[in-house]
Amino acid sequence: MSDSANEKRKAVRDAFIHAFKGYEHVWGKDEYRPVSKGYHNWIASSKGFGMTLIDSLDTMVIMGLKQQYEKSLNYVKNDMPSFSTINGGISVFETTIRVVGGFVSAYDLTKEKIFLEKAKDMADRLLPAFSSPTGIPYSEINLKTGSKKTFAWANNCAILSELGSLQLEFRRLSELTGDMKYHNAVTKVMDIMESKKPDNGLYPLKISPTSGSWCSNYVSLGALGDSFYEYLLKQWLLNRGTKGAEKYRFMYMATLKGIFENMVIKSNQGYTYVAEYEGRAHHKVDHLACFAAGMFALGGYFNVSTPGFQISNKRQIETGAEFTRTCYETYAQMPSGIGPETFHFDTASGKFNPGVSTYLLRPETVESIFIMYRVTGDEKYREWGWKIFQAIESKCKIASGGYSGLRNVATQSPVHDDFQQSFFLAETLKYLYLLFSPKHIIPIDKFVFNTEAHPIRVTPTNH
Ligand code: DMJ
Repeated sequence: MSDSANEKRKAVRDAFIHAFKGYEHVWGKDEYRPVSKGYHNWIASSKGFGMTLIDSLDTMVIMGLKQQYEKSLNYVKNDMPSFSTINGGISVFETTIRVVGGFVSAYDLTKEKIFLEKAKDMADRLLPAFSSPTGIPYSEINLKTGSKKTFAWANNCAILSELGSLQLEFRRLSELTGDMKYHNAVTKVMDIMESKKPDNGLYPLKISPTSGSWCSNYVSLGALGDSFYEYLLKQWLLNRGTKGAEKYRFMYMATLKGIFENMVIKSNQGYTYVAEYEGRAHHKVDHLACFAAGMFALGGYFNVSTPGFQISNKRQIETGAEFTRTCYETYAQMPSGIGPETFHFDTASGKFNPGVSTYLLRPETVESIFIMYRVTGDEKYREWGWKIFQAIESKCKIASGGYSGLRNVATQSPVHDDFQQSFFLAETLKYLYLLFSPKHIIPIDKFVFNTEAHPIRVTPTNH
């Protein structure tokens, strides 16, 4: 590896140390507010259970940060409140991808028993959420009382990205514990999704867990839809080569056809993007949707298409590369050097404008840049990643420790939003670090990243 890549890798590692140092001001709370030196707990009435450090465990292992890791391990062993005391509604999806996924991945990397115990303990408390008339999980559960509900803001329907992004974590937990109840709960959800496959392969954003009827016609690879599609591909990758995994390959291919035929658009300025869809394209793209660039490339790289399928593997990689460039340009063209939360295409001019101009320290663009680099080896991806990292250093870093999101990336000196999301440590910095690391560090044929960037070990088993 070149000296320059080594130096950049070290700079990203230093950024993680700085982010973690900020969090240490509110040790054991869930998330850090770096400007006010305050905190945010997921359940307001609780004292917090260390969400940020749980979400960061595997990043510390990958970066070789022994001191931070030992301190966190000690917290998990001795100081973390019992999950049974957390008395308030918590998101089944967020808790699965960050806490169950964080512990499973940390266990996969270290074989430290406590991580598996905690993953199992949390998953056991989430499982009652699947006891709905259909088996589609309720969105929220109280870890202490077990009471569960849907979100009123979602018309009491379950959300596509949420019900479809539990499978990697729960399946791996079954593999590790030998207890199939986790596998069975999430597989039932996928069986329902398979039986309800829309003709065009495009799944609407909401479905009732009570009746199993769709509650919306809207399709998006951004908010509320994104990781459902990601997990179709990754369920196949997790158990690739086994009979059970093939059905996810075909479900993914069916959705890919719908996406490429209806939502992938090239503007007359040459920008490829994935629009939203409701019978016709809506030319809005969420930052969240930028993950799909890497997803396309990853599927193509692993030859997800069977011979004769309209969307060849080569075309998937090329489309991934084109969409990655668009997402990178949303950063490069902002005065701050950071991309906005949403952007909109003007179909006449073929150019885009920022919509919601915040930046929440999100990972999706660097995630796709990292995957594109692993898939193609093209050095321009490292250059792009480095430019984004430098912009984050310049605009988001707080001198006393931590990094903050931004209120308006369309200005040169954006105001801070005073929030360090845990996924900044779990995802954004991990993907940047891996971008500058040799390929044998978390090889992509041996690990599948969950949607919170927690690498889960690939184990072909025949469930
Ligand atoms: C993360 O929690 C996950 O990446 C999720 O899939 C989407 N939202 C955030 C990051 O933007």
